[in-house]
Amino acid sequence: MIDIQYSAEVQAAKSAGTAIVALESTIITHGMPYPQNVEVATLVEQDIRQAGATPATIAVLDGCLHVGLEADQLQALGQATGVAKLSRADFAACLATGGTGATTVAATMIAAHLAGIEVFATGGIGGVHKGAEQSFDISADLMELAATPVTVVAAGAKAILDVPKTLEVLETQGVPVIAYGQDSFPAFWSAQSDLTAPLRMDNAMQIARAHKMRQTIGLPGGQLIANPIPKGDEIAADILAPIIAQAQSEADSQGVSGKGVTPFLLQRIFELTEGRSLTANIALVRNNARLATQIARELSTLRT
Ligand code: PSU
Ligand code: MN
Repeated sequence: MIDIQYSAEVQAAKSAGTAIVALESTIITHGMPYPQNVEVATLVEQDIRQAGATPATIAVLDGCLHVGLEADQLQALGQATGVAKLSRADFAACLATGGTGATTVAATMIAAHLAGIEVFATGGIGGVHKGAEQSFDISADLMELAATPVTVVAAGAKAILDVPKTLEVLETQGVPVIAYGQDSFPAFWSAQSDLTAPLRMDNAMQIARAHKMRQTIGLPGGQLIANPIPKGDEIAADILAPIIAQAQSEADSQGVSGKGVTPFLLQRIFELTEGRSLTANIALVRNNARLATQIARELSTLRT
């Protein structure tokens, strides 16, 4: 078994059998600039505590898998440069070679499952990129959702992705995509999109029961919960569309590929919206953390 380093509060929650919510670290190292990244990560952890669960931010530090970071470790990771972005393909290699890496949705799911954590909150998942019919760029996050039994709460998918194709791949892979409290699949910065989500649920207990039922009937894999951004924090799609198009064309003309694509696009969108995207991003991640906490709490009542 892999040796996992738990933070003090996660260790205590594990011993007590209380609810824990996993958080990824790529959003910290590759998704937001310093110092807002550390501020947001700290706020989100605080939201989870206030809502009644324990936050477990996941990262690989010097070859050691950390589930739950102490405040100084979070600070150091948020300022570090050259941190690897770990997905399923390179997670084990980083652990084996003593590297330091932030975990994407895929790697966070793997680590959460190793640690016995069933619920995970983030902002947006990776998906099928625009032009994937040429580039074949499809995030490993989608296949991870099909393989690893963790319920992931996100705000839908960013328009940097081809959202209809992303939903098609999730369906092919047998991943339940559940919109929370509405029919439409949320579009990250906007609560509504033109796409109807395959499934809808209106409370955390239903989501927890559906999670358990997959285990009961022997289905591997998790669920994607698409939680709309709160009204008031939305950014209109027509404001973002030209910005996303510009970021995309810069990525194409600079030959950005592979793992570099998502961080490049996120960074350019932050720059081009002059921080407006960041404000919305913060609101939706916090909103996802609160819903994930409710689901984790319902799951712990189902367990007893
Ligand atoms: N999409 C976002 N914000 C993010 C990411 C994606 O809106 O922070 C990060 C997540 O860590 C996700 C990863 O798992 O990027 C996907 O990267 P790729 O497309 O290279 O699989
Ligand atoms: Mn990719």
